[in-house]
Amino acid sequence: MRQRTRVAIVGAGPAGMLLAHLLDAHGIESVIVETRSQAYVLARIRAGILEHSTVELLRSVGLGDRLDAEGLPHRGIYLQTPQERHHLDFVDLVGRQVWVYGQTEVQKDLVAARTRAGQAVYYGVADVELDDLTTDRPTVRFTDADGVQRTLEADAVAGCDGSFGPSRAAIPAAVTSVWERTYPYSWLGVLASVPPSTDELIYAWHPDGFAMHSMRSAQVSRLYLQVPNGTRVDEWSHDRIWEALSTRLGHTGWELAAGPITEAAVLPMRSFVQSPMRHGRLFLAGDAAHIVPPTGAKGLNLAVADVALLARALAALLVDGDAGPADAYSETALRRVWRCTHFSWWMTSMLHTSGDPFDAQLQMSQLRWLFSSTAGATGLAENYAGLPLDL
Ligand code: RFL
Ligand code: PHB
Repeated sequence: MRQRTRVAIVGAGPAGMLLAHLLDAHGIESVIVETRSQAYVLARIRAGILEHSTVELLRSVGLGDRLDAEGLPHRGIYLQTPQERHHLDFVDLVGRQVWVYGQTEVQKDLVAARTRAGQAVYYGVADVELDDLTTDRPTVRFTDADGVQRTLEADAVAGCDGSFGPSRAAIPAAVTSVWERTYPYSWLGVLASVPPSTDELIYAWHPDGFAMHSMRSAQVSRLYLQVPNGTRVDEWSHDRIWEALSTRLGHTGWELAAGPITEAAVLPMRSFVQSPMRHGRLFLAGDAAHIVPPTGAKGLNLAVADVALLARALAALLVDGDAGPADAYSETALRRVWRCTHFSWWMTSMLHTSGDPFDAQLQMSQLRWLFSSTAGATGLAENYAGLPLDL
């Protein structure tokens, strides 16, 4: 069965859903295809921190109500070593801040808004294939949840299908460059039904390995431990997790409250960039084009920045007949991608123990510099709170 649409969007994660929402604001209709079920996409626990410009964008397109009511605005973060816990105040340093508001919540708001708008989404599809990308009638073929074979015929295709989707590989290898770094450690991430023991996030360097205290609400904590690659969740009993968190996050006069762990998973860490992010009428956005380790809290924010840029480029191309912004999309997006790739690599390298004593001395020196130098702290704050979207 053939169906005509303006933009075929592959992937209903935050990048794909938000793109559909932004295109609609320009009067551009789209159809989304997604391999998973809606329930699965809504339940995935992932990122937790929204940058200043992400929040401004969500508010500007009518997605800010619940975020403003339930999101937790944070002025900055704590960075610590076993000797010292230091607060970096982003508002004082760069006049910008961040919000704790889980990706799960962003996804819920997007699904609610797109459902109200009558967005066409095919969930539970299979055999997704992208074709005719270098023509002005690119297609997306797939089998829908009822087993019906369908073809979307579009003016443009947006590859928002994350790190395992087919869009990335639809760009011929001959014109593709890839940069990649895998890290020699992973994160054990847990969600716990216990009020956070801190008002703002704690990033802790510790000789046993990095630890982080984040949160999702006044009742729910999100915590992470550096673990060796290949670690299985069942190697870590809940008691062992709380003990390690309490040691690594330990600080004089402070105690970590433990509680029931409701979810635990091991996350590998990777940096990955693929260029270009455009081939003919295919445009990549979000994790489909790049992955960052979570230490800088950039993955979701970068996906939002991509689609903000892409929506404008597609509106220029499809509404005004101006190909300029679409032609500049990849290069413009990649400038921000590389800034965030560097920042995430830097935060990761500074905070995770490698076992090398030379590395440890450099890490300590860098942390002391951030604790004592306004110039150093400002650089971290500018990157963490995020650069404006129109750069
Ligand atoms: P997503 O969210 O992966 O969405 C892509 C969607 O595409 C679907 N898909 C397909 N659809 C159609 N056809 C196909 N053939 C398809 N193949 C896949 C997928 O089912 C999915 O629904 O990418 P998007 O939208 O670009 O958003 C990016 C963010 O989700 C991502 O950057 C962050 O969540 C990264 N990330 C984290 N970032 C942080 O800043 N902090 C974190 O704590 C954090 N934790 C995580 C994460 C990513 C994880 N992944 C990808 C394994 C934890 C995990 C487990
Ligand atoms: C989270 O809350 O899941 C989170 C926060 C900050 C990060 C990574 C993850 O850097």
